[in-house]
Amino acid sequence: MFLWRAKICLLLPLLVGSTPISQETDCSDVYANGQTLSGVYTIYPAGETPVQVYCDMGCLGSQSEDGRWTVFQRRMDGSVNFYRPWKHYKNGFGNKYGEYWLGLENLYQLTHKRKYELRVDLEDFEGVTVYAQYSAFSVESETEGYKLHVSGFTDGGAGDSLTIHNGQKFSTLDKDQDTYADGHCARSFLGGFWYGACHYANPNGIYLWGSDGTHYAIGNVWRHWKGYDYGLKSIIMKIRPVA
Ligand SMILES: [Ca+2]
Repeated sequence: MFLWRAKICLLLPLLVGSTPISQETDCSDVYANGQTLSGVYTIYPAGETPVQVYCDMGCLGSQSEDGRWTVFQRRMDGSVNFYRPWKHYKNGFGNKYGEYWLGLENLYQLTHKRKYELRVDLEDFEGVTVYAQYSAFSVESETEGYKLHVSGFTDGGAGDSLTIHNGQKFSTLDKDQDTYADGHCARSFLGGFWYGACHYANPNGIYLWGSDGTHYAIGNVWRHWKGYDYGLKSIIMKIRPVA
């Protein structure tokens, strides 16, 4: 199956004509310029500063359909520590070939220029994959606390654990912007996220390697699929422009 898919993917570049876009804002521009294989590319979300990012270009027969996705968050093996301060979540961290967070400032720069949709891919340790898709996704500026706007849920088996986070500011271990007056969600649940009071999803929580109920809801969990005690094998959050 994998080899078959790889062959299809390798043929695709030959089929794509391109009118080069001089400065590629996101992975859809990279794709439009004829780079149709998934991998790490350089984009310019803010116009000047180059940023490396993993582009999920999909391929025929894949769940991603036509790809063109800009991946802004990826967990896959627990190799990167995601319990980090504000500055890291603002500017991004990790390894673009593995686990990383693209950065809130990049998300703001991208999503205030174009309209984006969001897809969240989830996988458990039995190899089962599901997704949640949202037809609108944007992040406000740092002045507004990088407030999240997400809506238009479509269920790919994951259930909707994100809409409840709509309208929340981003919080980290050193910046409490959640709506839980008596607590600090980022510290209680060991991640950085658009916490309310506190979460249905904790993609940047501790990598748990499956089921572990020792500590409540601290893992990289998605409540409406596997509950609060199951840390997923992989979580990928990715965006692409909508017409
Ligand atoms: Ca609080």
